[in-house]
Amino acid sequence: MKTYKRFILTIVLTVLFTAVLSAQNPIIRDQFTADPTARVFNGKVYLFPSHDIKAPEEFKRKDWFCMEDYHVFSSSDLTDWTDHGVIVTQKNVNWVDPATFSMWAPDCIERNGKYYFYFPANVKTGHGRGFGIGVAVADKPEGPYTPEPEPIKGITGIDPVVFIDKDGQAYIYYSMNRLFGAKLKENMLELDSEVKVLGDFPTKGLVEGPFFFERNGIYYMTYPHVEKNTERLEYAISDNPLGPFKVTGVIMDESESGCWTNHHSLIEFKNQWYLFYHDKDLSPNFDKNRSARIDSLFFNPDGTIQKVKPTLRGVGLTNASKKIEIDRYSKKGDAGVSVAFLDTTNTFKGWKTIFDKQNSWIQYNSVDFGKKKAKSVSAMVSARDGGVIQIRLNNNQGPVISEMKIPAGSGWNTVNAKVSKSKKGVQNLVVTSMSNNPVEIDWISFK
Ligand code: FUB
Repeated sequence: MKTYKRFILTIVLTVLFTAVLSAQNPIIRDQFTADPTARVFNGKVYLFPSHDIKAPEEFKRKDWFCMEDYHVFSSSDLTDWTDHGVIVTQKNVNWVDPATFSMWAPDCIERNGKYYFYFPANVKTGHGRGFGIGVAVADKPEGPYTPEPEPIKGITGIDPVVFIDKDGQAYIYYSMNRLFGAKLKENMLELDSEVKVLGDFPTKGLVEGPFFFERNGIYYMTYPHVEKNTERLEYAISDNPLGPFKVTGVIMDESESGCWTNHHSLIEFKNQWYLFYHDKDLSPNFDKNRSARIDSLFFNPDGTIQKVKPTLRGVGLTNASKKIEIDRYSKKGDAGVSVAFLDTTNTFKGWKTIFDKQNSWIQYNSVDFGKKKAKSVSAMVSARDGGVIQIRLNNNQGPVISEMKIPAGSGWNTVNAKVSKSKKGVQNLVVTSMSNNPVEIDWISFK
């Protein structure tokens, strides 16, 4: 009976705390998600970000990072993300000082069927000093996770990243104004060597956020580094997990938004490499409330990494019958088209596209029409003086598949139109305004 009750409770909790989110960049839109560490477990991508929140009354540093717990998210297509809810909170970790709201960038790794979640936080008096790194262990990536009673002995630092080499030796890397590395015991809970200060990296402007992986026998240490004003992503390579390393190149330039931090991770999923990183999309005026993004990443044949250009479109296919948010565009014309928040007092409501010139256009790539041709299209629009928009395939000179007349009126309205000459499969779309009247579009969707 007890087991049955627990089973029912688990189902109820899963339903309550599992939300399906569908997004481009940023990939999670109902909360802030910083420091995105992605891992592939059992054919799915799991995202372990840290969780920026607005500072509560009791946290006095209103200008600083404020983080009290971690969620885990999963996706099998990088487009639809499931939030599995909170896996670790500062309230339930014995050694964490909950007054500091300092649950910073985490990592997670699987060994022998167990999942080890590593997280930094400020320790309570009597449990070490400064930042410690703790471990919580689970049987499934979604949890439940049980935190170890003390942080890992011998480590003071932040931003852990854990790596298991082909010979089974595990390593932990972390930072504290420099990069550090050490071997981990097979239990994944204790150090198995002295901590080594990893030299060979910039001595100024590298304070945090390493990531580590191996590909084709090359060991890559990737890290944020402030060359000018804010963190850009760089990488170094080695033929040994603990170096020496050779600084090799830049993966992503400083963000145009001015977001000071850029924490990241890299994964290979279904034969494509991806860069997970963050920016301040949902909080343009405060860069301690960040959001996770993904873009594709490519290697050159010699193992060097091509620079990634951040995009709003992100990765993955968008189902044509879902709401296609064209404000997460792939390309746009030079004049007469812009993107703005739907509601500046609640940025979680998302964005809209504003056209205010004839022939202004925006392009949204990789829309999946599946095996059937679309027959009609709907759009959520607002146009005080009315307007006309055309939807084309391929590019802004491509064939027109629909023309929508938008009646004059105030507020948001759904408008429907016929689609002709539509195609099956994955298509790029271009939406063009045919009038000089201002027209705003929240989304479009096909049937
Ligand atoms: O999120 C808090 C800190 O900001 C992380 O630990 C760093 O990597 C930086 O992103």
